[in-house]
Amino acid sequence: MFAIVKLYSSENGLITMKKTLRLVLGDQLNSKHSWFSTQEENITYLLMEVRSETDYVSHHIQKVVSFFLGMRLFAKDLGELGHNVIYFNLEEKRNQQRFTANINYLLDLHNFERFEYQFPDEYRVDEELKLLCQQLKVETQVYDTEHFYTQRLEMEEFFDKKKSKGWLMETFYREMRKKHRVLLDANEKPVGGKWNFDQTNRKKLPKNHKPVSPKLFHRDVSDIVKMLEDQKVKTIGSIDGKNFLWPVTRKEGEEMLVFFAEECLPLFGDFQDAMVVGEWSLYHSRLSFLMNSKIISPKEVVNRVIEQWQKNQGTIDISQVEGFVRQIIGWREYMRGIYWAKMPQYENENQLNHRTKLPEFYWTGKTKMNCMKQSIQQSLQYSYAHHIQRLMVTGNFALLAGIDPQEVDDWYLGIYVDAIQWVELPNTRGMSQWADGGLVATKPYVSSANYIDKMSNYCGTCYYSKKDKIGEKSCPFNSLYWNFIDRHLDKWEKNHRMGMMVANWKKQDPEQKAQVLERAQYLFENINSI
Ligand code: FAD
Ligand code: DLZ
Ligand code: SF4
Repeated sequence: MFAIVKLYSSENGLITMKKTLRLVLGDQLNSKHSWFSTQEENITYLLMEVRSETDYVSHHIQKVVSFFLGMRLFAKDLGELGHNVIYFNLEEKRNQQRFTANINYLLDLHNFERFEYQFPDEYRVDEELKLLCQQLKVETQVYDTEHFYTQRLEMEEFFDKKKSKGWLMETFYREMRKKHRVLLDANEKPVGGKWNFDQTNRKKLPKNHKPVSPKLFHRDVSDIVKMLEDQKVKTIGSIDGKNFLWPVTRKEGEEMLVFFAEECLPLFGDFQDAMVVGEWSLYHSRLSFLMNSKIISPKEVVNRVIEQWQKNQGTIDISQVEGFVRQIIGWREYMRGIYWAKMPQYENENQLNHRTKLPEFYWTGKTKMNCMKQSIQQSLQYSYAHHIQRLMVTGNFALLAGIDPQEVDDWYLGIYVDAIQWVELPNTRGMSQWADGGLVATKPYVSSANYIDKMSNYCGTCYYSKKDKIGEKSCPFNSLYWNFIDRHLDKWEKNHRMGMMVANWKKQDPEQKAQVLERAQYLFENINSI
């Protein structure tokens, strides 16, 4: 039975530890959190599978399975370590299918005297729990998740203090390197003599180069898949239930990290932006789900990768390591900073006033555009695409085609195994769709076929011709690109980074410009069948 026990705290002296319910959300599977360092008989941990989370957007089936499996195995481990755990399966009768309803029900049922939770990373859930705590009659307390390098508002405060007009990721990244002493030499200078080696990365994969085979896991998850079908949870994408490939436990996360450090890191930076038919993960780490669910921490990832480089400096160039570290302590923390500085208005941003519906082929991959077909089909098959596929193929097309950012967001939030709103939203609305008017991306990430061809082998086997702007077989990216420049010319004329493109468009032959715009118009009108 539960009892009131005494607990000593170094900060507060003697405190009375009351019978406490502690919430663990599906993206808080951090076994190293200080909560779990001792077992207390009067503390009970609660994890819940709920319809409010499975249904707020259509998720990929592999994403739902990853979270549920991760939560189930995490709860099992907690129980085996001697913690009290309550776990609500989705199909249970007592499950009221919302976090707050279940918490209220359990507080009453077991007469808990305290409710504690960790800061949620999603604004929606944060608000829900704040409101709950205002209404509860029991004591409440919220804790840090002990996961990120930064606090929620740290980046905003950093830029405010600097009185920066724009929030440049690079400025923040350098500050992070200094503050956390990452890749600095004895004189506080960046190791390798430069802060950023991006220019030496970005190579196309050579024709005969066979990348490392992705590390896969093999678990039978048929029971969860069947349960989701029985409960009629609407999902997207496919799954091999007998052979589930994503890592979801601490042990598997550690194995995945070692695999990345040993097998992928030496070529990570070089081929970070490359895209190849049939190769879905190349030298990428696929650590995003493991980090976003907090199964492993960004600090562990960064430290392990730097250790690998320190021991193998003859074979691993600093550019590969810096390129990777920048993604984690730079981009990942930066996106979190944007999210907390700009929510809730950020989720309604649509500065380009884009209103078109998302084309059907985003859900099926059925399109003649090979780059889109490859990137979408791969996403449906694996719940994964790497950054450049997300940004410069599917995101690029959505922006050029003027798709409503709400529809674009819903797609990205559902389809990827790593999609949690705090990181998905600034990447999609901000970086990819320029819907924030250039806070994240000082210039829109758009391109014609030229860039896609430079970084991939998609164009070689495409129905469309990468070189043409007009004509039935001309690549849609080409005319849509110039249409995009033309459509928002007033904005680009004020953006010095777009100066070259504006000048280029303006000096083109008027007759040819009209034909390009006509081709773009045809594509808009027939968008579901291109
Ligand atoms: P790697 O290429 O191996 O990179 C290592 C790690 O760096 C990643 O695991 C990730 O944690 C971090 N990282 C790299 N780029 C970014 C970035 N731009 N923002 C934040 N972290 C980054 N990432 C998510 O984690 N969740 C999302 O929902 C998400 N949605 C995106 C939507 C769009 C439109 C775009 C353009 C990017 C999105 N990203 C998202 C960022 C990035 O594409 C993924 O983090 C990355 O592809 C995950 O694969 P990986 O682990 O193999 O990454
Ligand atoms: C993604 C997801 C899904 C599909 N289901 C659940 C769930 O049933 N229970 C849960 O605690 N978490 C789930 N998650 C992860 C949540 O989206 C995430 O925990 C919250 O949004 C808080 O950031
Ligand atoms: Fe994509 Fe155009 Fe290349 Fe086809 S030609 S793969 S549509 S960029």
